[in-house]
Amino acid sequence: MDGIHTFDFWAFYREKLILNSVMADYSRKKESLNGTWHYGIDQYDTCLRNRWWTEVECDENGRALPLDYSFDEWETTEIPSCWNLKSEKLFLYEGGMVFTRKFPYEKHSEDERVFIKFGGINYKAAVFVNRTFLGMHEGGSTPFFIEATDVLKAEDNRIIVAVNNTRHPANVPMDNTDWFNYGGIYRDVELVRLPGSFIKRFQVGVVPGSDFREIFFKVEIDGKMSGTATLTIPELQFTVVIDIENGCGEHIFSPPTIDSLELWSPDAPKLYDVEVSFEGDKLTDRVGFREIRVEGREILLNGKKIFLKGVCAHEESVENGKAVSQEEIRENYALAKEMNCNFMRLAHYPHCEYAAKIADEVGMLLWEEIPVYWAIEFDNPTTYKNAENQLTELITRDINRASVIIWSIGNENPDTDERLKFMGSLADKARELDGTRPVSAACLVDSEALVLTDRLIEKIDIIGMNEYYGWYDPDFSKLPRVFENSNPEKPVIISEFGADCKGGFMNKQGDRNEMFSEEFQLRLYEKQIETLFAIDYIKGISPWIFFDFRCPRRLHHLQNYYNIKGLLSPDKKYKKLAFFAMQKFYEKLLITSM
Ligand code: GCB
Repeated sequence: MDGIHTFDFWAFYREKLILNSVMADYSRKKESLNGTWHYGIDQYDTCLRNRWWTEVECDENGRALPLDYSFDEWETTEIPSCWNLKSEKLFLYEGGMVFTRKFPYEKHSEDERVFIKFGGINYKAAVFVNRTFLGMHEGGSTPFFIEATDVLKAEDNRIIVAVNNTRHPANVPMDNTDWFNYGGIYRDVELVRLPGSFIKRFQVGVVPGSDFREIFFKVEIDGKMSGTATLTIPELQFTVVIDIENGCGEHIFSPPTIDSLELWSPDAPKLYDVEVSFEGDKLTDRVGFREIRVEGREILLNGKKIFLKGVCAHEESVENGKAVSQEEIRENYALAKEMNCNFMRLAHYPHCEYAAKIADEVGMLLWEEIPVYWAIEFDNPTTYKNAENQLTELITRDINRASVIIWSIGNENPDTDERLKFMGSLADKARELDGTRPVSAACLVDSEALVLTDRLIEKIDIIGMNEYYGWYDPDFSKLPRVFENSNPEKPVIISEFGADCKGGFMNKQGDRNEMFSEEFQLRLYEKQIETLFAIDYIKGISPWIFFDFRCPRRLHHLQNYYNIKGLLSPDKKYKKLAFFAMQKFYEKLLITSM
């Protein structure tokens, strides 16, 4: 085959890239495609170049062809998982990997449509079912749905997913990050059956500024373009019917029982069952009603000032890598609550959908972020499209989650014209998709002039500020100067500060100046707390970071390929001294969550 040696499947089929296919699916009946899959390490993308997925095993005269694969004899792995933890030889592997399995399918109704949902694959994926290429997806942290209705048969459906996690400067994130590049199908894979016409997405919430008296409802239908959709909130004894035109409908209303509406907050995370129906299709969800707003330098939750007592966290566990379990997410929130937190910054990319679902239940406010991290290719239109799509997929997925109060469009990006245009457009996009939540980004301080001057501040509602005075910049006295020199008109969240510290490494003489010791980290936290507490425009703090995490950039012998700025050890079993300092500080804060 001419050109096969240079053929780049990913570039050639770019028009088959799936852009925001995310649907509301919580109450859908789904069949799990998790479980045992075969996998082959495909360093040279040969599956894609040589079209293994077409499974042509004989020539036109029926003579057997030599094959370079034998799918069902390959080794097996459990999905979801990160391949890095499968074996030592795969630990540092970055590149192509082919996954395959077979599954049965029984049609339930004539007009049924069937989608395969992937919760998250890092970083890109091409999906084939029964010799047909269905599409590909880029971006390692958001879900995608791919229709398989026309290619399914009664049994032995072969699915092949070619995954590639090679880092690249044009990707989002780019090739250099301060976290580990796990690979794999690391979130659930599910078969979703839908009727011919179905509810694709909906949004319900309190109308901002309505004094909690009005509820809005928006719905999008796939299939039939007109008809009526119904929203019911049984506990409020309320039902409203709205018209659907061109597949969409939207309405604002005030239920007669609105006075009995209990607002959602971290201390009282009240959720209501919400039912949406359209022509025989029905979706339900558990939704909290609350309002989040910025007024001057204040952040208001349900109209009351709130201080975000937070901490940053990566999506990782020692046992499962990025494929964290729901139990692990619950454990993280329980530990954060033990530290008296009401807020968590989910850094630096969308965590799995259960993170927000569980936060809704347990009462934890969230900052959600896309991996526009450091100096990505701000002048590259393809990179922009990718970042915008990841933002769209995240917002679509979590639009009904009361816990999510901030969309963050990036972290520590250099203040260039290209970046301003790129991130300004992302801020506009976030507001277009969701006018109910503030937009933020973790900005950098001008380290020469010692002032918060990032031009992105104009485009965002809450200023995230990362600062490492006392660590990367050992001169701590600069921090108060930054605050003296800055006069922001918007609320500021200290989105990061911190210091590396090896859990259990205590200096024998109690020397608080020995770097990497618990005393050093504690001292830094004490100084930060004292300084930050005095600044009236700081409305939230999320130190870096809750627990130590894997990081290929950290080669000091005490780090041992971990970023050890955690308040907890990587397995979260050991609490460092600074954990208790934060715990005490948050307990004492006068302005608490409502
Ligand atoms: C930062 C980054 C974060 C790093 C951290 C560090 O500013 O936002 O991703 O891990 O510093 O430890 O250097």
